[in-house]
Amino acid sequence: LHMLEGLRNAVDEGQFQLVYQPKVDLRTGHVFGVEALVRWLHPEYGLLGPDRFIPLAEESGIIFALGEWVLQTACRQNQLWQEAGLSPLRISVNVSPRQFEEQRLVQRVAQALEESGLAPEWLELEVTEGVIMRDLQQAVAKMGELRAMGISLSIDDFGTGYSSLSALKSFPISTLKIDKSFVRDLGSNAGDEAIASSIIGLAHQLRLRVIAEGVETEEQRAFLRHNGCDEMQGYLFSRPLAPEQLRQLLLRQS
Ligand code: G
Ligand code: G
Ligand code: MN
Ligand code: NA
Repeated sequence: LHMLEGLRNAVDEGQFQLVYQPKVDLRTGHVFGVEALVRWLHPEYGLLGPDRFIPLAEESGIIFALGEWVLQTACRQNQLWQEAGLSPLRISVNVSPRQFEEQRLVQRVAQALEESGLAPEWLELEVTEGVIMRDLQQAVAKMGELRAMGISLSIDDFGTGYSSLSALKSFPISTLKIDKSFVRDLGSNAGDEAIASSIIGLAHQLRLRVIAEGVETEEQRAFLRHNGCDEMQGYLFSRPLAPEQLRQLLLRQS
């Protein structure tokens, strides 16, 4: 209950922060995008990760205000980087189940783009399979509306949910994201290697790009690259960074 009260005020009190984790092209090593990840700087408990409060935000409906703040902040930050002269990046924002199902999602996205001045091609939403499969027809229609606005969509945590392969081909998405649980033991677990390489093959057959998350070791990177994975994200390249740290990293690359 205490957490819930704190959460209710946290948006207004400015207690949320976004950190940004680079996404890297596996062939060139070039940073082409970032994933925005929310943190709560709690007045008593310190810095909390999303696992500590997103479920509560979902249950309580606070996710709508929080999600709107995340969208606005991510779009504005991306536009600021562009205005500061960095090469344009695509920013990915996580959308949780209730957020995705909300009637006003499309409107909220349009508004965040308009208010920030960010061109839609530089925004991506990450949704999980479970969200989509709850009401397939409606989800496909909503994804179509978002696509029509010019933003990109990706399926997060792919392989842990239960999207049918036949449904997958009707999603207007551009990328599949291999869940980090399959990445962890690449190089030592033949089962995970089979799953990862199958997802890569599936994505390419469907003309999608594929990214691996949670890449921590050189061995994992080598496996992914050898098996044709397009992109990676993980501590091996970089942890999630504050805006200024990310700007410094990008300046070093250009
Ligand atoms: O940042 P971390 O790696 O701890 O994120 C854990 C989980 O929280 C991930 O599954 C991620 O999708 C989710 N998450 C992170 N930021 C956001 C956000 O801004 N909105 C929503 N809905 N989920 C987020
Ligand atoms: O939205 P999603 O579940 O994909 O969020 C990514 C999560 O993975 C975030 O909590 C992020 O902090 C975490 N993460 C990012 N890179 C790594 C990594 O290399 N290893 C591990 N274990 N977690 C990572
Ligand atoms: Mn994600
Ligand atoms: Na994920």
